[in-house]
Amino acid sequence: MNSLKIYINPIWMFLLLFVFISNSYAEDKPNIQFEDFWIVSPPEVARSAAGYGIIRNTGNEADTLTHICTESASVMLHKTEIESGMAKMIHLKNIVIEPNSELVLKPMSFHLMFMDLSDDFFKENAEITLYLEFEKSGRFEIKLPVRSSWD
Ligand SMILES: [Cu+2]
Repeated sequence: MNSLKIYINPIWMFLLLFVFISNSYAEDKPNIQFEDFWIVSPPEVARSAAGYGIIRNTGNEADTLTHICTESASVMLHKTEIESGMAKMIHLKNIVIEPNSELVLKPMSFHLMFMDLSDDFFKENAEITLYLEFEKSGRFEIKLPVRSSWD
């Protein structure tokens, strides 16, 4: 009887471990990544600047961007829409990033709008720290170089 017990125990251990591992693989969660974020260098007299980049969710659950901020300006997420021939910017308070999808911020579409720019924007090789908060993934900190062109 004793030898049987010793024989069974490792099998149960293996099964439990297997259940544990397969469960953690099946877990639904978002996986947020940032790519190619940058800010278009504003002219000296400008009071606003646009920022572009890609927010990617490679996870299998949606997540919502609920807040963005920086110490160097006030910032909002905007979307440009054409309405009867006129470009108009809409302020989005939050936005859902669906699973396995991306939100592309680009001209005439979604973009970051920086206003009340501090001197940080006009320094040489300027880099702006942006904080982004997601409902499920929490807070991220990314650095956006201020550049005059796309490359
Ligand atoms: Cu805008």
